[in-house]
Amino acid sequence: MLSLEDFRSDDPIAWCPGCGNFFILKALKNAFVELGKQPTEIVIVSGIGQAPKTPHYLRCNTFNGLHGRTLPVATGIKLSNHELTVLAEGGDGDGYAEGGNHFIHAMRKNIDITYLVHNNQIYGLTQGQTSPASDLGHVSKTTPKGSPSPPMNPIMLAIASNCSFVARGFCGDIEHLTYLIKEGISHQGFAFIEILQNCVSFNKTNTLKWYKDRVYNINDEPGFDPTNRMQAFERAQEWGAGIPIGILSRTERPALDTQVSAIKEMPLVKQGINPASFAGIVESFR
Ligand SMILES: Cc1ncc(C[n+]2csc(CCOP(=O)(O)OP(=O)(O)O)c2C)c(N)n1
Ligand SMILES: [Mg+2]
Repeated sequence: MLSLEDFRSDDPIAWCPGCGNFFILKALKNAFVELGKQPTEIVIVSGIGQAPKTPHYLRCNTFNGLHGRTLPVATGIKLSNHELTVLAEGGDGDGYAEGGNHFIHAMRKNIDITYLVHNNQIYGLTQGQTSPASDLGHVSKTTPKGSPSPPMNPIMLAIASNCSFVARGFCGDIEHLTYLIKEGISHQGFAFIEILQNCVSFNKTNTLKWYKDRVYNINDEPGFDPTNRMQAFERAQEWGAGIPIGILSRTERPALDTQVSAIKEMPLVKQGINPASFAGIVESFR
């Protein structure tokens, strides 16, 4: 029987007390335990930021790479060994700005990865600059007179990019977030989970209470159907007195790793290399 202890890492945690990342870390551990995933079966890829420190505080396989480049690395790992459970994790800056292009194409290709974006609406690690998720008028060192640009809507972008699983969680509701992460991991294909996360040091507007007062579970609404894309599109635009969390859009279509003929029989890492064919490839470059 697995327990939370099996996922405990000895790295000292460098987040501020009260940071929403603590709750997200707990939800991740819960999900792994409840799904019965062994630490050796899991790989979490992250980049640079406060959110990408999360895998350091977990005992499992991890790869910490460049800012904004989590998804290409996670894709490579998944296609090399599709028997692994692959997750990618990062912040709103990492995922929506530096890594924005990878985000769109990973969703479109439906690579079987669970992607968690901790959205604190700022660049946290580098001390609070305006990010693509910051509000219009947001004041920070990079926009001292207020951000002149409206925030992007990642949920709408995900639906438009044919993402097969689009969800939004809230760090202040660990039980619900655990459920979403479990659903995302079990989903065959790209699962995007945006997590609303408070930053106690640099975002004094979107506090834990600010979110608590607004979030509601869209899946509790009898009329809402996540397989209806038009309905999902409409609800994805809600951001104000009510902010929907839950599974906003879900469709079934084959994941990329089930479509690549070279890995249909067995994962690439289990296939032997034929030195003769390798020599032929090298020769062709002369
Ligand atoms: C290519 C590149 N651009 C910028 C940076 C500097 N940088 C590192 S972390 C970071 C901000 C991270 O913000 P976010 O992704 O939202 O994560 P958070 O810290 O808020 O969790 C920036 C700008 C970098 N390391 N590499
Ligand atoms: Mg951020």
